[in-house]
Amino acid sequence: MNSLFEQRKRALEDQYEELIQRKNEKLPVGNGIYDRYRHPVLTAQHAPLIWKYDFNPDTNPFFMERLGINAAFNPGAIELDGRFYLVARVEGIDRKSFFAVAESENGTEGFRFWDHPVVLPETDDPDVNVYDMRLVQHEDGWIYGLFCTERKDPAAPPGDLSSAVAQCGIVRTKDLRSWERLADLQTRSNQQRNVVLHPEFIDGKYTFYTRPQDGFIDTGSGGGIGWGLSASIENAAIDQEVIIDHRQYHTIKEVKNGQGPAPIRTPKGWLHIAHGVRNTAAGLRYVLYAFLTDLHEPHKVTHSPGGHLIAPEGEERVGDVSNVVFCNGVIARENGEVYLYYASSDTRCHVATTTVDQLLDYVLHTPEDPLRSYACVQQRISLIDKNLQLTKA
Ligand code: M1P
Repeated sequence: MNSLFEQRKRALEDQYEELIQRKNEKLPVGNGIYDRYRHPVLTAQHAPLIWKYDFNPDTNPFFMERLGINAAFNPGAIELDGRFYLVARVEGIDRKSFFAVAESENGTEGFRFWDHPVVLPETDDPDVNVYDMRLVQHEDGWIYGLFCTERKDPAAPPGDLSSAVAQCGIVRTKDLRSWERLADLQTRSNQQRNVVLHPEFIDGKYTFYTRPQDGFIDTGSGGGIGWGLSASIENAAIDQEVIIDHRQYHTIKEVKNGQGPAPIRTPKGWLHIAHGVRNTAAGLRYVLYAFLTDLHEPHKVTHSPGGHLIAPEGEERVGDVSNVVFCNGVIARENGEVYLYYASSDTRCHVATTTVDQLLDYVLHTPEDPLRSYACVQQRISLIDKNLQLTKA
């Protein structure tokens, strides 16, 4: 028996089990809108050892890592039969992302990846990279996964090995195990990312939130989160894309924004979580924000709190793409609990818990961004004065 092999294997297995079985407690106090947790729920270290190591001592005497994992982040999320599932973006050390299902009993700890990653069928035009799946249980009975498919830009000049084209890929499943690939979404925009399927038909059609963009990184003339309808899901095509949530100068969504997970149906309207991006001297800063749209006309924004809902804090601020929080997965349970899965800095995934009631209070009663420093001061003075009245009374 090769003792080094055995020692390393046992030590890594112990370390892995300790990580998976680690308790995750709620951090104290919070902001009243949601609670953060002490530990991330998914990291690169959550990848099973059988994904990375050759377990045969003859071919791997040093128990050496063969296929490393770099990150686990930006998961889609769904609850099925009372269990919590994340379809994470797992990134190998070769930079290619793929999807893998992790399962937990309570949604805040104990996430364990299934043995095999998702086998995502290709179209005739193979994806080079796939990421950021939005899962939605649609009223047609299928669970859809919409994700970004990225391919090298065929129009890139020779020697340009960075330009890419992003589009929306679509799969569907009933069990998260076997996936049927449908045609990529067709729109009139050059590129698409952050496309999300609305869970219900609108006028009998499949309805998409889109994010039109001119280039791979720059949204250019793409004005924000779009909306469009398609008669078919097997060959989805949007003829007319309307911007429903615009980018705006000197706000948290000045450079770009994008719909997060599919919106949550509430009695007061559709509750949306989105990400907004601004520029800084240190690069782009991604935060999450929320807004509410009309229950019957979900393309009409009715409430739009100013500022961010979640911004990166502490260790969340640092990673492969620092100063980023991103969310494409949420679980809203029948009892009103909400589990918001957000990733930090394109590296790891966290959970924040709240309720539909808290989020509704937040979107309905948090003031809008007044867009000018003077008006922001007036807004704050009005709050201070009301509080002073109360404390003096
Ligand atoms: O690196 C931050 C995020 O960048 C992209 O989001 P967007 O298209 O809005 O810029 C995505 O690639 C996302 O995966 C990533 O987290």
